[in-house]
Amino acid sequence: MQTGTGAGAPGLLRHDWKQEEVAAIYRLPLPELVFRAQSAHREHHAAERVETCQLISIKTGGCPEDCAYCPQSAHYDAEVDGHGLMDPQEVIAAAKEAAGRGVTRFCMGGAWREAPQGKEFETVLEMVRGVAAAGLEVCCTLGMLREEQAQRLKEAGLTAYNHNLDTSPEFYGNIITTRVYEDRLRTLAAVRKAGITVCCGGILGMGEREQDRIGLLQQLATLQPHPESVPVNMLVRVEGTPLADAPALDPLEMVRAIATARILMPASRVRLAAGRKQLSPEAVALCFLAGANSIFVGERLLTTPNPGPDEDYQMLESLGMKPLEPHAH
Ligand code: SAM
Ligand code: DTB
Ligand code: SF4
Repeated sequence: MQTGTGAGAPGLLRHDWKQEEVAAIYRLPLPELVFRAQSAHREHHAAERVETCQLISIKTGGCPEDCAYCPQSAHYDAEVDGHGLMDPQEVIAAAKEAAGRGVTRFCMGGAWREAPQGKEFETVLEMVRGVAAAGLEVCCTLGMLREEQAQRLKEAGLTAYNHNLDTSPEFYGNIITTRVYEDRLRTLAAVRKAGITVCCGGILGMGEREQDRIGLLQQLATLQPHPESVPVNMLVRVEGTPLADAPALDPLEMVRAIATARILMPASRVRLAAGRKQLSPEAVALCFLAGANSIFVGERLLTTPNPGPDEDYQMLESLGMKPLEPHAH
């Protein structure tokens, strides 16, 4: 057990959740589930505040991994506008523009199996320094990471590293064959060791069973400490990937998964991540009621569309919610 580190009253955080306990929460009658999630939320967070996080794809496409959901895998022929590592000044300019719109977190994604070595890694470090200097929280997602690389990213000012477990250990092999669950856990441990916060979540709607969504949530909630940030993505089905024709996910599964994450990891930020464009405004509102308190903003996720700034401004306005205050710098 460990005391909370989130805003508000520090409650006791548990890291010993059993599969049956997670299943019992996930399967509660919806009103009870949402009520419990909202209660947990209010113990740790301001109910009307939403973190806004902007993504940029600093290196796109041609990835050697075979993640079945991903348009950037070289194994499939999805149409992406591939490019090598961007110029740091362009990335830093995009971060400043986002900061000007009130965005507080900036996440740089690279389509690599593992973070690069040598000159390219130095370029990423330059980006991290520039984005941090613009007063934003800086996150990177570059694939597998060694301890020395994590240490150098930390020194450059990295706030968080995103590395998703994606699904349950049992279903993982149906989605990715080029790496194993244990590889993901090893990178997460390197990130922790360097003192960088962990952003770790998964994807729903890949044809997994309810049991797999429960298994993923249990894996996340038994990490110690909990990931500070938990992105819950709804699969964006991209033509050319093996999951292009996966059956549509019932949006209430997103609501249940978010509410369960909120109850299991009450002090963490739970992000309604990819897939927002495919959800109705009412489903998005339910996700907030269930305890989501972070979203990706900006016209684009990494390679796929996201609601634009005007649409999001109106959405938050209509719900009476607002972005976090910008960080003082
Ligand atoms: N290559 C690195 C890696 O896989 O860790 C970083 C970039 S990768 C695109 C980051 C995450 O995006 C993946 O772990 C996955 O959870 C999410 N993702 C990728 N494609 C997606 C899709 N079509 N729908 C929803 N989430 C997706
Ligand atoms: C996360 O969990 N979701 C983001 C971020 N972390 C890197 C990525 C979503 C990608 C959606 C598909 C695309 O735009 O390529
Ligand atoms: Fe590569 Fe990441 Fe896409 Fe997997 S999710 S194919 S590792 S870019």
